[in-house]
Amino acid sequence: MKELSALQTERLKYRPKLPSSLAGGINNLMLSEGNKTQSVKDQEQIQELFKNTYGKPIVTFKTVSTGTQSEARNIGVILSGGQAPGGHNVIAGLYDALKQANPNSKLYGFLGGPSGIIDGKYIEFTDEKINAYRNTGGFDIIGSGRTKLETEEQFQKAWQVCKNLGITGVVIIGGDDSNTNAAMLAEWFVKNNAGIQVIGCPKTIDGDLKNEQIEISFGFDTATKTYAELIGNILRDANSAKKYWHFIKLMGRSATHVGLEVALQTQPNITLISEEVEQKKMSLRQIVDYMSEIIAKRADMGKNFGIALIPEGLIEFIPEVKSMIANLNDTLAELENNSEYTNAEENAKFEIIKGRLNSEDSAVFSSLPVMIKQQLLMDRDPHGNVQVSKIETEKLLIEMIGTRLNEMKQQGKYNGKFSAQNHFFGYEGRCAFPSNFDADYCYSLGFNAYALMKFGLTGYLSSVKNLSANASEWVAGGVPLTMMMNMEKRHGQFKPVIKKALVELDGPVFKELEKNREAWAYNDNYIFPGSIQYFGPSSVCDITTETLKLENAAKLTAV
Ligand code: FBP
Repeated sequence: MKELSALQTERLKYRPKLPSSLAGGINNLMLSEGNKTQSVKDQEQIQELFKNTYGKPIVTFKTVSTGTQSEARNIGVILSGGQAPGGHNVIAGLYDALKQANPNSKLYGFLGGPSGIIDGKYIEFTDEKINAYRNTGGFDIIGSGRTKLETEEQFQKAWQVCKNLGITGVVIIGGDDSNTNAAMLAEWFVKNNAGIQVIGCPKTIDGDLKNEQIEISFGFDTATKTYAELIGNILRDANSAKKYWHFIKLMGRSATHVGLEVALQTQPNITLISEEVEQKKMSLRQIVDYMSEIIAKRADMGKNFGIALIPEGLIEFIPEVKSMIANLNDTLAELENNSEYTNAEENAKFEIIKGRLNSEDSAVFSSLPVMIKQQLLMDRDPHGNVQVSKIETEKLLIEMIGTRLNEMKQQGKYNGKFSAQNHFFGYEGRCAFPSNFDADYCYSLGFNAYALMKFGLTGYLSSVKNLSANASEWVAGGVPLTMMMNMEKRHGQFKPVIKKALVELDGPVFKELEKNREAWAYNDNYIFPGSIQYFGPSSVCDITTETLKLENAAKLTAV
């Protein structure tokens, strides 16, 4: 028996809150259907690819007193992609709903992510197992993985594994790419009359799986609060020692939701927003100039310290680099089986790449330091994404800003001392104990996922809305996965994928930063949020993110 921390022991006892529409019990639900839906873009192509699951209505639940008993069912669950706080509670909510519907039902957990359903690696959950993981962070209950489910062979194998276990429903807990997998699997099962439903759950700390129907993915709340705590601590250290500039890269992949949220929670001196860099068509040189000018002006004020937040995906949003990466992706796909390239030494590899890129892209590639070139050539993830967590943009900027400040010094435009520390916060936040918000939200998503199955739905994402209100007022239902899809180029080919939600520059969250950042650059209005609180007054335990607060307030004003 593993020894538990005092916090874990107490958290195991926490009873997550359910929306009142679900709290009446899984056997007392009524389903309401909205209008038919269509995909966000590329409607004809998406409809053609998802003939059986396209265009379904949005649905919502409410509690009724005249419910029906359910038959016993076997369901499988997969944790997919990067860890996000609350995954264990999604499984606990699903398990509780399933057992409440019929105690003879069984829940199987596929091990190591989507590959578990293909290779037939699984466990059967028991009360004891589930109870040991309630309200804990991490995905270690069954593990996770990034295998992409897309081939006929994989689907056939998954079907066989499900048949062997008598499984008639699969819940995939994942981000945009994993829920794209869920949509494809759902469509394939219907097309082949497999009798297996597939329901997705919106997971990712990145916060980019959201739209009109999905207010936020789970994990964003806890992860951003964890980073905000760490950054608050660094702000205080910087403000005490007054000798370092801290360059902090923050996880979040392409979108800057994490960086923006953490900036609003802590008010650092500089916050770069990838989406703004792209919209303003800023070059790397312009970003360096922008930051160097703030550093120089602060130095004039006698402040040779500060904090700069750098989004993980920045490099992909600098237009010149973005175009180069898009062509580099195609070039790398072409070179995958080219032995002249695969066997070449590093410098020779760089030369082969440069020779295949057009002159502009080749010049951008050549201008980057070796470290960044190496990182850009690393393998893409199974979904074709550049592994931005491995690109050390914070170090690149420190190096380039150091050079720029020296130039400015020679021109008499800078008279300070630049000493920088680099950090990357990402993995630190993905497995934290879920906040009360994420504990409740995740449990509700899991419970709701089984409600969708109970009503025979497939190809849906479990949705719980109205999240700024008390949990009892949350609205439970489902959104067709195809509604969120469009066509994008991956590994050199156009594929159907769930569209990532990037930061909206005319949205209320970015506007809040824009309004304040000039003052924050120089006035040191730092905020120190401290750690997530699990016990105590609601004013500290139930705080939501600034993003959710501002976005939902704006929606209310718009109505
Ligand atoms: P998901 O999109 O799967 O939720 O992953 C989120 C994330 O944490 C990104 O922010 C980050 O870029 C990536 O995972 C890192 O991946 P890995 O865990 O494979 O290093």
